[in-house]
Amino acid sequence: MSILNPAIECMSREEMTKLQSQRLQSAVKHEYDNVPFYRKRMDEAGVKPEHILGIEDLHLLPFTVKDDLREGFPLGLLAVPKEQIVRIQGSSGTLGNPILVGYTAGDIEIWTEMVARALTALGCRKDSIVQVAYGYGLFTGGLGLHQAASRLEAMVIPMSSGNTQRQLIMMRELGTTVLCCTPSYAAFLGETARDMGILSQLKLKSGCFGGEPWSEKMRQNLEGLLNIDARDIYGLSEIAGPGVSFECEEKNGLHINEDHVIAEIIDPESGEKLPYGASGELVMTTITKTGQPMIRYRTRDICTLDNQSCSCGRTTIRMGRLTGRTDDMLIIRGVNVFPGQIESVLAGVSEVAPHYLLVADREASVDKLEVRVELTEDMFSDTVGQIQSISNTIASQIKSVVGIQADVKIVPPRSLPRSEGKTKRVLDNRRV
Ligand code: DLL
Repeated sequence: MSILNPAIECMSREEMTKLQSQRLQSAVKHEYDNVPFYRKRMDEAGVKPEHILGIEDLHLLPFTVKDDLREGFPLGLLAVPKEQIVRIQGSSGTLGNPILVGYTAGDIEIWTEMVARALTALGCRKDSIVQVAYGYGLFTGGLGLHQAASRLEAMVIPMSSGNTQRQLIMMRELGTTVLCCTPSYAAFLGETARDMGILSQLKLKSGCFGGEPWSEKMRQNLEGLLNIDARDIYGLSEIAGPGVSFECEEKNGLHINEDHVIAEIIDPESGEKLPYGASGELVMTTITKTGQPMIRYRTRDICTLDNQSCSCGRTTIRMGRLTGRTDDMLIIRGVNVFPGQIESVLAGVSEVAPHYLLVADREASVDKLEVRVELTEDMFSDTVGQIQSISNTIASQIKSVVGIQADVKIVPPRSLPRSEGKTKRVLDNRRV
């Protein structure tokens, strides 16, 4: 149980509802008074802060979507003066600009606590040695786990992702006990350790894995390979980063930090709220964040919510593993990739036709993205050298816009599948 404030995680439903209702009321007032975007949206919906008396009134509030953040780039949705923002984090947006999120000092505190609960649940304590192999930077994984492990006064090794062999040497020499990274990177680390013959010298006890979808089968593989207890952690930059929810020892759903966020499941088509147990789109409302709060943010993640009691003693509701998304976002080595971003790169290259297919694969636990692009008819007769140079140009532009290395494969004109309806731009061959 959390050493931070166990009482919060074990409140009765009545107490939690009361707390959430109070916090929602004041959050909505803060947002209406300070964010022109929310004021306009609420006015259009005919709802005023005084109409929101408790969580039963949540459905009256309008949704917020990723495009609202994109349109407000860089920081259009701030609810405090910029001077109060102490940190910027972010993730890729659907097109062009990243999604940026500003945190006040208080928001960082809250986020730290949310992740610290997740680490505490998996046994992280003062004497733990925590290797953070999530990327540091705008991505929330690195700093999110780092600040929480520091809060617990554990020893933190801020390795960031990559440099796999060095990563493993540090893990062995320093006796890392808690590994934090994406599940696919954990598998890659394990396989590389095995190849290096040092697997049995590692002292790992647990792993805090998230940022991308993974399965029970993958959990079993990781637990067997690394001899650890592997736990899931979920989050998204728009809401806080990692720590929105996390698994306890029961590994039966992810407990939501409900004193900071309210979760709903909606029918993605109608927007209607769905009951516990039904699968739909997860919608999140922040109730304690002040810098860049979110009202009914549509995560596009598909899952269920469960309000049954959990034998760990926590009373917070749990979300099931994500089963998909309502958009075509791919997560490649922890980086969110939208087909629209690739399309915008291709649109700037005159030699290619507007037809492409993104193929995601996983080889030796590493995600690969192949971008198949058709050349225009007249270009295709050109020399191999020219075609190679076009594909290099596209790959380097994808690297600079999206932040990932993709294999660009030029294919003959009219060879990619055509469709009369929605063209399928994504083929995800990974078995998570
Ligand atoms: O991925 C935050 C994070 C970092 C969570 C480290 C956990 C660990 P974004 O880059 O904004 O933030 O991407 C958010 O990633 O909407 C999901 O689609 C996906 N995602 C995050 N965690 C999980 C998970 C971080 N445990 C998007 N399982 C989310 C499945 C996940 N998908």
